[in-house]
Amino acid sequence: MVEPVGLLSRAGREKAIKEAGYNTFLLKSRDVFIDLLTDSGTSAMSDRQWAGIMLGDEAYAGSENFYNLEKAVKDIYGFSYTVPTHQGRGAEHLMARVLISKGQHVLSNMYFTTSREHVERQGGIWHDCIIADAHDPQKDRPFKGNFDIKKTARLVKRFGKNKISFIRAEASCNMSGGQPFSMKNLEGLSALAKRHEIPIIMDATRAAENAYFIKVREKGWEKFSVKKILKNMMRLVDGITVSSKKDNLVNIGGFLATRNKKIFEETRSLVVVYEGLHTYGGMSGRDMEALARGIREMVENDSHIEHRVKQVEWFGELLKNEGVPMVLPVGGHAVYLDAKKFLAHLPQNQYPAQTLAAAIYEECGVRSMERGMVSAGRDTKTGREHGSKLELLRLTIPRRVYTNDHLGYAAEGIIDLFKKRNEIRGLKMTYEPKQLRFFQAKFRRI
Ligand code: P70
Repeated sequence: MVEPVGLLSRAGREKAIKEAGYNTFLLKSRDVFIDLLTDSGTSAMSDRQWAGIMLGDEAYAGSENFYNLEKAVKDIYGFSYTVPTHQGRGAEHLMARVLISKGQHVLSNMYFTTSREHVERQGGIWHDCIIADAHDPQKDRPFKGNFDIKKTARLVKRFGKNKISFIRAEASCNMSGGQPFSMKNLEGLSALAKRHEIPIIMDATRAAENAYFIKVREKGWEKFSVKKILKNMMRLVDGITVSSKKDNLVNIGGFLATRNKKIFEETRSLVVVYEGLHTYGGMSGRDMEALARGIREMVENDSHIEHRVKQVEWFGELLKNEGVPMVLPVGGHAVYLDAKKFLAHLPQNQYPAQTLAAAIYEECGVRSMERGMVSAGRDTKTGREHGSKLELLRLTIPRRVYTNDHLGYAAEGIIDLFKKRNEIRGLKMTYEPKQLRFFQAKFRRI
């Protein structure tokens, strides 16, 4: 599929972002030239996926496409039980409802916004256990999504297994810059969890990209296909929640999968309350067919994922070569600029990353996403802003959509802006929604 894109004039862009309250989530897509807001639901589907759309079995119950999806999940991820949901947060919601009782703890490498929200809504208490290096953008380390196993073990000891509902391991950790964990780290975590009989639920939204990093960065895995590595990662956990809008190459959809019959039965009985019947969970038959095919394509051979990760890296190099500060190494799905360094003259309470997202849009019509103070939100108990060690601006690359020419244009615009960064003024928040504030918050320029 090709679609036209158009670039508004500078005055048009300034007007559009002002009207959007300097929040890129509130821009109209038609006002965006190159859209690097997210890799979520923005992939181009293949000829085979589109063909699958024509084979939608829209029966209310027992759609053929569901069984194809179930089979694809079993073949590629290795789980026998699948519960479909409308997207990733639907799966997170069901998992949180089933696993968490009030006052229990969840240990994770690093939070993701929707994942933590669902845990806290269930009365759970979230703990980030990622290695310290992950908080330092300049530290170039291969596995900055790793758990600090010692810290995790300390918390397990402190709370005891009955007070911990599950360990959540996020592959290609989004909030730390799209950073993978190693197989060794996952093995260590799995051994710890087994000893204490605590289930591990992986957020496998970007697990195939994580598997690729294991292949190219971890000794002993270079000879294996991404498909094999992915399957091995899955052996180490009890279940997964997935937003299929990323690695799985579809525009909408998600699921949870597990080998634990109890988790399966309980989530399946809840899916009918919140999502839809257990053989569609909020997706249409045709969406499930595209998803079943996307899951297979994702790891059919290594060249798709290799091209994908290398394109992101190439884009990062263009910026890095001009001294633009960023999280190193470049992540699997996005380049994360270090807004604290880029806009070093702004204090963090003027939201440097939010400011930078607006400024990049004004400069070149490229849309990106804030991942810092605004995203971190507030403490549910004290109401204070969480604060965020990382103040990042995410330039996210959709899969199979943009050519290097598009990305080269985006890099040029950002480099031009970097040269005049000292002229950029900060933002003040003027409207703050109660939940997941970054989506709808509004700002004015100071
Ligand atoms: C993004 C998207 C979604 C996501 C994720 C991980 C690791 C779960 C989900 C939820 C969309 C997004 C969502 C919230 C804030 C900003 C952007 N990430 N786990 O752009 O999945 O969206 O399908 O409900 O990355 O990173 P879903």
